[in-house]
Amino acid sequence: MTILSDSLQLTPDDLESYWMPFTANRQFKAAPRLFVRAEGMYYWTADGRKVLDGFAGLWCCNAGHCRKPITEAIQKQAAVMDYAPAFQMGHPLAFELAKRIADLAPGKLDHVFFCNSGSEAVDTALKIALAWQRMRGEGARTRFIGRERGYHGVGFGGISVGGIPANRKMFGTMLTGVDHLAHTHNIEKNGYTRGQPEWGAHLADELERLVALHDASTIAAVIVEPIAGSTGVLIPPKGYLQRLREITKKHGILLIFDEVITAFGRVGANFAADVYGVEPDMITFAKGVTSGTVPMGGVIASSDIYNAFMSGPPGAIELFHGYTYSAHPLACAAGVATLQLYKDESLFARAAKMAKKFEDALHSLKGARHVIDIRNQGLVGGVELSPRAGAPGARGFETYLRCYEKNVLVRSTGDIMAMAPALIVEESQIDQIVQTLRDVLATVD
Ligand code: PXG
Repeated sequence: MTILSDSLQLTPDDLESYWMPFTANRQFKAAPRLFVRAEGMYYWTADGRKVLDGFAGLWCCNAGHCRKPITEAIQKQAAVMDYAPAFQMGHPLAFELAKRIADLAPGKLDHVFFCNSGSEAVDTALKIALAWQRMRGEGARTRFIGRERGYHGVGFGGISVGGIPANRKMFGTMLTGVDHLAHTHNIEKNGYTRGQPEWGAHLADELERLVALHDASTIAAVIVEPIAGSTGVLIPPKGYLQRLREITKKHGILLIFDEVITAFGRVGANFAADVYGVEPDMITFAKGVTSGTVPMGGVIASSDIYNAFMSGPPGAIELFHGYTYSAHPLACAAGVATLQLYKDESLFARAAKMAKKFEDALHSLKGARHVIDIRNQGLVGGVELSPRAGAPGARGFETYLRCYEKNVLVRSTGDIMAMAPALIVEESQIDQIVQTLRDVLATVD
């Protein structure tokens, strides 16, 4: 018998073995929240409730859940070829998917390295940056510059350049030689901005200060999320990313955009790089590439970077890096089907069109209880709540729980409520998400 999520009955004892990630395990196991089935914009819980997904799973199911063209491609590919060795062998779908991603990517970004998650994508991009600097005779460039409040996954590279204290403090010294830019969040200056804030481009100039301090000859790369997602939806001020681009270029420093959340339609375009008109040297992606169906991540590198590696003897391995599951056939099948579906249904354009409705709905929460700021871009939205005295994050978490009880899934990160519905979301569903949040805020202390 095949055991599936919607046919398995668990007892409380059955919950013990699984050590859950980024979860209060004991609290969860005392009152579990289990999804067993999903379709389109909805999940179904173990106790039979239908929950509207306002967060595309975890920022990833951009095409909506269990879309037939994707699930059928995965099912069929599993029967045609389950796995092919990733090193010194290939399979056609890997090349096809890389070509399609390169076609979507801006400008010179045209080579794709595959891995299995956003965290691996970030560590891969950092390693490519170090290796590339060394290839061009700049081996002293070993420093990375990240940003406060940045989230770049949970590998040692990612937490080192990341700027979320709780994700760092338990794990020692991490990578050495990392420095951080200031984050760009400022409610006093930019509160309730729709889209990009006016204030804050000058914060990019801090990079000049860090370059002066460390010397450009020691810095390999700068990595930022164009929109900081996990930390609570921080939209880049107008001109900020442009300035980072100018300064990095001037000093021979690579610029990496971590687009694990923002790529593949989330902001109403192929990439946030397109929306903001800034071309980095590398883009990291994951999540939306397979609409969350099969784990996959990757790095898109510019031809300048790729070609620099192609200069040694043809029989030599150019980059000593990769994973058993790089370009896994099931992930590639899912990726090709997902990108095809995005295209067939013009979902990125749909997201861009729906963004205005989403923006208006979110900003209608101005004045709702506890709300101190609202931010949005594309189908990414953040509603910041004032924290409860002496208990940061408690109000946000309670709000999240009560929304779930009212059959709407959103996400809390500290006291910021984050929303990111699939690109197939209907106007009435946006209204339901926002109205549920409004109702819940009226009842939460
Ligand atoms: N970079 C960015 C910008 C991310 O948002 C990662 C890297 C790591 O990806 P993986 O696949 O290794 O998890 C992420 C992941 C949230 C939330 O609620 C965000 C992420 C993951 C889980 C939850 O904001 N972002």
